[in-house]
Amino acid sequence: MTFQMTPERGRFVTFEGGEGVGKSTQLARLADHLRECGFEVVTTREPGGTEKAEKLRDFLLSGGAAPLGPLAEAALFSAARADHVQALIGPALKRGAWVLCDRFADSTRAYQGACGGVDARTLALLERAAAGETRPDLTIVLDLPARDGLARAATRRDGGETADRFENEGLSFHERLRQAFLDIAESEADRCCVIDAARSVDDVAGAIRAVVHDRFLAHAAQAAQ
Ligand code: Z5A
Repeated sequence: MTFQMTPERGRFVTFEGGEGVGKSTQLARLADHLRECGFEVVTTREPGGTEKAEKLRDFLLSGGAAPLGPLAEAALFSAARADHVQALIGPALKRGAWVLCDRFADSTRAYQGACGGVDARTLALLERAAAGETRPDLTIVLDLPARDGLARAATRRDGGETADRFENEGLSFHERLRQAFLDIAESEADRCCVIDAARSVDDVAGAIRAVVHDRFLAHAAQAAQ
């Protein structure tokens, strides 16, 4: 089925959660589905998404900024976000595309805030400076026990990837992280939707599709009839 939607502004959907919960897998599945529905879809990630932000990603994930502490890391993630929003996300939304982003500002709140101790007010100022009015319309929080996510990430590394700065943190860090994402979802329930990621890839993809249709496409389908 293809949908007619007035492309005043596209839709901005972010995927959040701990390590190995399946964000990249599910983002790709939703992108395929939306393209089949006839939409322009831009897929991207944080940190990264533009040439300059990808350079900051290499520095951050190699642990280069870790000795400077969580506040400096938050500032650098935000600097990458500012370029990403200005050069890629903003223009795509403006022309009516769907933007699917693997992590966004909630990751700064969870990693550098809840787990790194940077206070919420400082993070809110950084978020505002980096993203301005660009906020996700929907955030999918994939939820999985930390131990299971780390095991999945380790399986993927068997394919040759190395662990990054945060994957090397201990289990208790990852458990706090899981709770931090659940807390964000609870405090912004209109924007966030928690999905049980312990199920099969197909089942999780189906649950995400159902949320997206319910929130955005049910109206468009009715209008097109
Ligand atoms: N970070 C931060 O600190 N502050 C910030 O502001 C931002 C980010 C924006 C980015 O790393 C790091 O930056 C991240 C937070 C920090 N911390 N780390 N590490 P990244 O983007 O390289 O990594 P990630 O975001 O943590 O994602 P990931 O580890 O790549 O996992 P994922 O995308 O959630 O999962 P996946 O790659 O789709 O799946 C993992 C494996 O599980 C893979 O082999 C799949 O085939 C498998 N999989 C997926 N789904 C399933 C199901 N349902 N069942 C079984 N197996 C599955």
